[in-house]
Amino acid sequence: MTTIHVAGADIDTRHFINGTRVSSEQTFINTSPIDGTFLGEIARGGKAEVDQAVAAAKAAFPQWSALGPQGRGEILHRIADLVEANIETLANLETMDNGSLLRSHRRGVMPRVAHNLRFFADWAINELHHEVFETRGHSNNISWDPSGVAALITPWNAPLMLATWKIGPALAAGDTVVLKPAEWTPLSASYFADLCTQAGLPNGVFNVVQGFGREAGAALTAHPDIARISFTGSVPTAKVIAHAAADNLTPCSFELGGKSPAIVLADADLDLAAELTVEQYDNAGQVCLSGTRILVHEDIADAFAAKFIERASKIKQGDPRDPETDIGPQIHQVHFDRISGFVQRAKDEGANIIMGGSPNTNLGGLYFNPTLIKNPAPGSEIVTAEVFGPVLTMQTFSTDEEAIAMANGTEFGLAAVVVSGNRAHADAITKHLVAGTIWVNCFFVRDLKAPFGGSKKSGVGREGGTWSFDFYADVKNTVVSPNGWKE
Ligand code: TXE
Repeated sequence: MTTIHVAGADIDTRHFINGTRVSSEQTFINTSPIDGTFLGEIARGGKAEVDQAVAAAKAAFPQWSALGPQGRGEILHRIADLVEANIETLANLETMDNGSLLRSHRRGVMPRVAHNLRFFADWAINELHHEVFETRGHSNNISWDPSGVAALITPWNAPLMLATWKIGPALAAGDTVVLKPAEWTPLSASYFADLCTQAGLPNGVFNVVQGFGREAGAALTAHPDIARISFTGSVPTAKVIAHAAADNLTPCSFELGGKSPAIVLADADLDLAAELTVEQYDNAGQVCLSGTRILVHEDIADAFAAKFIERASKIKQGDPRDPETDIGPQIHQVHFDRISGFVQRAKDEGANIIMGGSPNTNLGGLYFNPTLIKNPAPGSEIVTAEVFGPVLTMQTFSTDEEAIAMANGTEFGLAAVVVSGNRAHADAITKHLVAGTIWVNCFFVRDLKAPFGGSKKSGVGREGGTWSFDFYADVKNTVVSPNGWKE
């Protein structure tokens, strides 16, 4: 089976290599998290398919890199046009494949996919000024040169959004790409490949190899012809990739997990605090940036908890295609069991579960009730490990110093949320937090110009604006003497 019909779209489930579709002998089964519907059999690539894709990307590199930012930008904008023309299809497809809300895909995520492509195309044209400065009469000429073939490995929680957050800058920088999408969400990448063809992207510039991480992913990250590896996923997998990359000294960009704090100071507006903390359940908690550890001042803890529960009780869980739904299913049975395991172990340790704490039996399948665990034991698994599900903890603090120590007290450092009614108080907290992004009295406001990434085990490097090009390009300085010129 090579073409499947999902959500009104025809999807070719083979790899996309050098502009054509390539089969594998083996396939794997893809199902929808919404209700377990069988979606299709997907090509299961390994070393042979990866070698073929990398060879195609390498062969396409000289022409693509020579095209320059303007020429590349025109094609990226054409792909973005096609994404926008097909938002309805892409939104339905992604919802069927990963269970995220259809209305979010329609309004926010798929328009953002197009924006990812347009933004980085334009940044390469308008913002990467080839800087020149003088040193003792010599000029330093700094340029961002294309670096070669970029290997992009992406997760399942926001498949096409996170893929284009890498594809956009990689292609705009003049690199060619081999993408390995997550095996739980292979479909949108395959459909996107067709849009690239329609937009006139030259063969071999963008390739997709489907398959498992330990097979296709491992072959790709160990390949000697890869110039860059960009990965979003878990810390253990990043460690495996770093080892694979070590033999070739391939530069890696890692965007990993988090266990971010949401700090509610005593002077916070409690309605706002409840609104922002309940938002951390979005995408069924499958968001790396989620502030899953609520840290609340002891004086307002009871009042805050009452507001939180009142607000959280209005969350509507259900089919993500229903416009009334706030939270859909978890992505996969394996992941659902992982989340259930975290909660069960917390229960076994005597955790005080004040909301949820079990699968939603009314819905069955992969739906887990939004859960709040009060005062978990400091240092226990539930407050240190990333659950990546709709499971929040709530702890209290009595001083700012204590809040800061608790906030920074994990191996992660991706994000933080601070809710306060006093700007000076908020500033006094945020300057001590170790995190790549901090939101004060807001959540999820993101500009592609801003640096994005994690501290500590939440990541390596920053992306966004010029930071993306610092990674995907070879930054070069040509020092030119004032002497020796004949004309
Ligand atoms: O992720 P993996 P999983 C976290 C979250 C979640 C946990 C496990 O805590 O519970 O990770 O999820 C590919 N070489 N996040 O197991 O394994 C894999 O095929 C090369 C946080 O799904 O990290 C997929 O494409 N590639 C997160 C991608 O890595 C390999 C998003 C991610 O899978 C590979 C997802 C290998 N050896 C999970 N092994 C975030 N930061 O947003 C796997 N892969």
